[in-house]
Amino acid sequence: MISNDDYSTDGKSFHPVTGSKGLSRSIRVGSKRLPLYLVITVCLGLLNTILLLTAVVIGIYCGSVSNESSTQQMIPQTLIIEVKHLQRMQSEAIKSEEMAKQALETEVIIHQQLKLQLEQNKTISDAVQGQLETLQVERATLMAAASDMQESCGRCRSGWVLLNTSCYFHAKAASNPLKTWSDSRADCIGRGADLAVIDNLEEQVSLFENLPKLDRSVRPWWSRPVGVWIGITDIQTEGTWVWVNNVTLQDGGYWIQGEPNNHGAQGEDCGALINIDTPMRTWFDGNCQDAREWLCEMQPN
Ligand SMILES: *[C@@H]1O[C@H](CO)[C@@H](O)[C@H](O)[C@H]1NC(C)=O
Ligand SMILES: *[C@@H]1O[C@H](CO)[C@@H](O)[C@H](O)[C@H]1NC(C)=O
Ligand SMILES: *[C@@H]1O[C@H](CO)[C@@H](O)[C@H](O)[C@H]1NC(C)=O
Ligand SMILES: [Ca+2]
Repeated sequence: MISNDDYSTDGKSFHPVTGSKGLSRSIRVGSKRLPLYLVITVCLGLLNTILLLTAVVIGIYCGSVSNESSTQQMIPQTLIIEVKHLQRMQSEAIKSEEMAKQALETEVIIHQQLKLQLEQNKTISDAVQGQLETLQVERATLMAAASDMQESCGRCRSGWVLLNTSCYFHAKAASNPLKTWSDSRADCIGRGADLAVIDNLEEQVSLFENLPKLDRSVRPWWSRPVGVWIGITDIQTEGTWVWVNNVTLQDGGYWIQGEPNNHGAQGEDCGALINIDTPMRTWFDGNCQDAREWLCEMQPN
């Protein structure tokens, strides 16, 4: 400040004048002469003001900068919060996706179980349908048998069976000792009947259907006393078969293939019946002394 040069500040010119006496020196300002200390004081005051202004400006600037920096710091914080929020949403989305997946799997399992149940139900209902049909058939058969029994009840004696126009008694091995042909016939006569006489094909078929069938696992069938004695014999004249009612067999009869063969030393003169392959071939000739089951026939009441 202390200079010999002119100063120009705020349009004011300073014309310092250097003197020899320190504080008593003066400076020319315009047309006035001012003491140096006053000028210095004014200058320092101005400087102070400038510094203050600068400080204020810097302060404002710094404030704004710090404000800006804080807003700039705000952004990451907001972002972090946003990111955290998004992460939460994502994890929730993943969770609900998993739950949906589990629910779907559960649904699939339930669906499969239902399908299985439906198939089982169908199988069961098919089985039930089959059983129902079987039962219906059984019911019809039983009802027919019941009406037959009702019919035969009054017309045939207990233990006898009505088949069409005759009552029959099958003497079975289970409840009777086996008998020779003559003893069998005597038993039938004792019951007011005689050995069965097969008069026609209808009677033949009816007996085939109603008498027990031969257990086919037992072969050969002639190796044991099988079949039942019936009322036919050729004991009077070999080869001439006569029924117990004195009617001679005319139409050839329903002999098993190869029968009658009068087999053996004693021959075979008595007729028996055994239900094997076909109703058309059930008779064979046997030794009259062999013991067998027998079949009686009598007219119903
Ligand atoms: C299967 O049958 C049971 C019992 O009858 C029934 O409760 C069930 O609903 C049936 N299921 C289907 C899939 O039809
Ligand atoms: C029942 O007997 C009669 C008289 O013997 C006969 O005409 C008819 O064909 C027989 N019916 C059956 C099904 O055996
Ligand atoms: C069959 O003939 C015998 C002897 O000739 C006789 O005793 C019997 O009474 C006759 N039977 C029938 C049912 O006619
Ligand atoms: Ca008969």
